[in-house]
Formats: sequence, C-alpha cells, structure tokens
Amino acid sequence: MDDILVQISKCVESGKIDKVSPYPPDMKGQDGADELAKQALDKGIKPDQILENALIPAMAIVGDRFSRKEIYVPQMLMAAKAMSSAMKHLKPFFQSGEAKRKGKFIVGTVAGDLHDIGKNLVAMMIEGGGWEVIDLGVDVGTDKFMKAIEENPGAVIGLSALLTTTMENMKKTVASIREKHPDLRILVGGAPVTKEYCEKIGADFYSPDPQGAVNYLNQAV
Ligand code: B1M
Repeated sequence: MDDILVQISKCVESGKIDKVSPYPPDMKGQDGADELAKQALDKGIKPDQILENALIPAMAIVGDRFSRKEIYVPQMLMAAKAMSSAMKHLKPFFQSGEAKRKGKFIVGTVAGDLHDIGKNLVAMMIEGGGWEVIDLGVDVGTDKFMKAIEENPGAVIGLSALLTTTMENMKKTVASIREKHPDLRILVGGAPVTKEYCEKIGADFYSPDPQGAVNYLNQAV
C-alpha cells in the first residue's frame, strides 16, 4: 500500500486531526489526516482508494480496540474527527454527480444514535449518484422523518443505525412510515443491521455499504 495511505490510516487510528492538533502528544507538529488526505489527492491517489484502503480500515481498527477496552470514548471521538477532517477533502469528488437529479433521498441516523460517519458517506455517494439528498442528521425521531416525508412526497427514505439498542427505534420509525405511507421505499443500513432484520421490520432494502445503496436507488427509478 502507498506509504501516504499508511500514514493517513495511522492518523485516523491515533486521532491525529491536523498539524496544529496537539493530540496525540507523540505526533505533535506532524501532518494529520487533514493535510495527508489533501497530499494524497494531489499525488493522484483516487478518493475511493483513500476511503477504502485507509479511512474505513482505520475506523475498523479503532472499533476493535474499543471492543477490547484498549481505548475509550474520547479516543474514538478523536479518531472520528480525524476521519472527518480527511473526508472533507474527498467530499467534493463524491458529490460531483450529474447536475440533473434523479429523485429525492431523505436520510438520517435514527433516534438515540449519534453515529454519522457511515450515514454521511452514504449521503455523499448517493448525492454523487445524481440524487438530491435531504440529510436530517443524527438522533432523528420519527416525527422529523414524517415532516420531511410530507415536505418531499415520493422521496426514498434511508435510515442508519449503529447501535443494537437503536435498531429498535429504526423498527418503530419504519412502522410509522409504513402506516401512513405504505408505498414509500425504505432503505436501511448500519453495522448491526442485517438483511434479515430489514425484512423483519418491513423495510424494502438493506445495503451493507454506500454503493449498494446507490445501486438500489438507481434501480428503483
Ligand atoms: Co460508537 N459504537 N458509541 N462512537 N463507534 C460503535 C458503533 C461500536 C460497534 C464500538 C464497539 O463496541 N466495538 C459500539 C456499538 C455496539 C453495539 O451496539 N453493537 C459503539 C458504542 C457502544 C458507542 C457508545 C454507546 C459508547 C459509550 O458512550 N459508552 C456511544 C453511543 C453514542 C450514541 O450514539 N448515543 C458511542 C459513541 C461514539 C462516538 C461519538 C465517540 C463516535 C461517533 C462519532 C460520529 O459518528 N460522528 C463513535 C465511533 C467512531 C464508533 C466506531 C469506532 C466507528 C463507527 C464508524 O464511524 N465507522 C464504531 C466501531 C465500528 O464500527 N467498528 C462504534 C466507520 C463507518 C464508515 O462505518 O458507520 O458502519 P459504518 O457505516 C458503513 C456501513 O455500516 C454502511 O455504510 C458505511 C460505509 O461502508 N451504512 C449504511 C451505514 N449507514 C448506512 C445506511 C444505509 C446503507 C448503508 O442506508 C440508509
């Protein structure tokens, strides 16, 4: 793997955001994920390579360390910030889809859940795929989804959940949407969500990754 991708990965794992960031102390004064992602793009490395070979694997390592109690929430948060600082350079590439929009996509992380990195990736890729994205953010309750649906009739809905505890809220939101809008298409995703769970709660489609979500939407129009 290209050395710069290894360095980006290390920055995300360690929570090194940018050069001025004093955290972690042993990397003080060094370039962070922010500068290195820009340098990688300048070198001609493709944005999806940076994402798939450096950022996503680094976050998986962070998650494993958290599971093993080798790191705690503050370190996980710094890693997420480092990933976001790299993502801001990749975003324009993922968003530069066709100008003509194929339809609307309402997306949000379900109530009680603050994880947004995966949801943001999905939103970016779908926007890049030519859809207008209405991103409701994190901790989105059913009422907020319903309001957005009323304001954007016919939109496809996307729900993300990263916690086993908030999967229950995903189920409740899907049930409420189904009750009032039986014909709307609902897409679900997030690390603990499965195809079986999607079927169980009456959503239309489960995708484990952003590309699957893009393919589903494109095939739905
Ligand atoms: Co949290 N966290 N976290 N966390 N966190 C996980 C999810 C966890 C698996 C870590 C672990 O224990 N190994 C664990 C959940 C266990 C469980 O329930 N199964 C966990 C926990 C326990 C918690 C807290 C409860 C910790 C605490 O406070 N004690 C707490 C909960 C806060 C809350 O939400 N109420 C918490 C907090 C946080 C931070 C705030 C510190 C931070 C989030 C920052 C942010 O998002 N802005 C954080 C982070 C960073 C993680 C890990 C390390 C990384 C998540 C991530 O961004 N992954 C995570 C461990 C892990 O996943 N390995 C963990 C990278 C991202 C690209 O992947 O989000 O899976 P992911 O998205 C993928 C796919 O899932 C898919 O596409 C994406 C790209 O491939 N996808 C969709 C996602 N949404 C989709 C929607 C779709 C389609 C596909 O259609 C609509």
